[in-house]
Amino acid sequence: MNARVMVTDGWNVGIEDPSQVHGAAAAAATAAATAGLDAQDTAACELVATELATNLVKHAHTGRLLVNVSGHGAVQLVAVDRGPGIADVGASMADGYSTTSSLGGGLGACRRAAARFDVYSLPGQGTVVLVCIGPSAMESFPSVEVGGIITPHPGESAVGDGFGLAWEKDRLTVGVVDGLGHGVAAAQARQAALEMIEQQPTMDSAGLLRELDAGLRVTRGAAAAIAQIDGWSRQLTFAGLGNVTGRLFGPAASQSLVSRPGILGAGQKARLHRVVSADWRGPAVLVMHTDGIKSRWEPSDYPGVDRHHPAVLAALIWRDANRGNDDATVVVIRTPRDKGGQ
Ligand SMILES: [Mn+2]
Repeated sequence: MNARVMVTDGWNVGIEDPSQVHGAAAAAATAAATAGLDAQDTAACELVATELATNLVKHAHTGRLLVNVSGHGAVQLVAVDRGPGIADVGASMADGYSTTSSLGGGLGACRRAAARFDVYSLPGQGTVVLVCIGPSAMESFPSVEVGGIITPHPGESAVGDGFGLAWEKDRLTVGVVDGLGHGVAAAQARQAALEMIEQQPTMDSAGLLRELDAGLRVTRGAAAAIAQIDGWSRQLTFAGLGNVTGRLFGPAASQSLVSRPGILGAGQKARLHRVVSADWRGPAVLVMHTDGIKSRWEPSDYPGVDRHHPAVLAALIWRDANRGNDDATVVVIRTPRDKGGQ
């Protein structure tokens, strides 16, 4: 099986009062157009964005709607807040359910419109609602689960970050890229890097970084990290240059995966050959993020999150650790629950 997924477009809509609900729906419609969704799925995106944003205003008072175009034709909408949480997630799905202390019945409508729907809520600490819409929204890789969040620099519409996945035989390659600076020129460097990663699915991490270093010289440059998971050997390799880092949570211990300092494409004589290897045995979780995300977060802050889609953990890390002054990307890769995960 060969597969490619690239996620490069993102919208981060602050929701504090009812006048911003329209902006949420507009972002969702733009995302649907970017993903090439049909009229029915486009309408579903707008409906879900409207419901999620309305819920944020009513029940959390303030929150954000994060919209990404992922895969080939899927839109991911994620509402994040630090509101009171939902006491009974199951009951909140029932039509007509609404109290002043909980999300309203709009969630039931969201679930019906969605190819994928997930809610994670902790009383007093807030809620993440994940909705995916589109024909490829349920596409997955055979032996990993992947979810991510990408948001642009607050002053930009172009996103300078991105991530790509390439699957070749039993090896998954994950590239997380942060184009230098932000805005359109950063997005061009990011795009060039992701396309190079997609075109070389059989190359190892160190080789890919050398390829990027040479290929990005016509751009302003980028930071990037490459993780590869070999399903046969159950080994993970990681190599990176610049401020894209990772953490691997294995069955027994966690391990920081640190990139070397530098910029790909800057013509520096960087030492790109250092590759970190680790076992990839379930239950395992790999989190990779750009420097728009602080390194101070712990999955243990989110009890039960391993029973949810990995994009939920990505959204929680984004909510609690994003700096708010840069493009920001979090990608979570996990062994599936039925293959040694939980
Ligand atoms: Mn950055």
